[in-house]
Amino acid sequence: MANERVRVRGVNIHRPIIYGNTATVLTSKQREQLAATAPDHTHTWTVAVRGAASASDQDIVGGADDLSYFIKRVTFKLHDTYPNPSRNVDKPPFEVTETGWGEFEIQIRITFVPDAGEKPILLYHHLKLHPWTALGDPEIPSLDVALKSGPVHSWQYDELVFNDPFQTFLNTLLAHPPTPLVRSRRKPVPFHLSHLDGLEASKGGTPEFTQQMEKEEAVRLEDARKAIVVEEQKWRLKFLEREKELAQLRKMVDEKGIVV
Ligand code: SLL
Repeated sequence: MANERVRVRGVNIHRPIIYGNTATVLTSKQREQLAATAPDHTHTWTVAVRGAASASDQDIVGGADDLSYFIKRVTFKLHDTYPNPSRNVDKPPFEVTETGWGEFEIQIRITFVPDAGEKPILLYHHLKLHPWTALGDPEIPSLDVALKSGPVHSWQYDELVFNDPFQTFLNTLLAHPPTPLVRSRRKPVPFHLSHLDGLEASKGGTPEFTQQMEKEEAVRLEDARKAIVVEEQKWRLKFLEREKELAQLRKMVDEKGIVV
């Protein structure tokens, strides 16, 4: 209907998503099965776009909500070493599972349902296979160690924001409120450590995004804001001092008639 193709001005509405990957070392049995076709493959991995909240009864990161009410297609552009590297996924779960040996950048294009009237968006994810310990640590754990320490997780939380949405699209969004994040994690992994400290942190469970993490992030942002205000104040005072000094010097020059 024509009047429903009207944008609702001043309204912002968002949907929380996560994107990223989980990777597991292939067992010797799986490697045997791949021996003829892909003898150099070491890992199996899944790259996905999901709702941010995790379902309590499932052992995956995020994915409590079906996002197909606003996402029509997700295209995962893999490395050119893969056959048909551009993979279109037109229904949930919006994910691709593959095996391989190397990490690379995956381009993720999200196309919205036609009603949204929104352009597709592009995200980038670096496929992570190895549980690097600390940043800059030269030790890459051997496959045996990595196998024992369980899956590697690398996930990014984001919010898709729709400004001035069309009335019909707004109605669709309002009819599908996202599952709220749990207050604090139900599982043992400190999620924010899992990508930095893969070996230790990925032991013992599937990470989960929580309201607690959101709060901690808000505290970090607020601390940074305060630090900036303090710095700004410090430099403002310095600037005023220098201005004063300059004015005095100018006065001296005028009084003494020094030509510079
Ligand atoms: C690297 N820049 O050199 C990366 C490229 C490509 C990984 C990694 C699959 C290979 C296949 C695969 O793991 N590609 O299926 O033949 O580390």
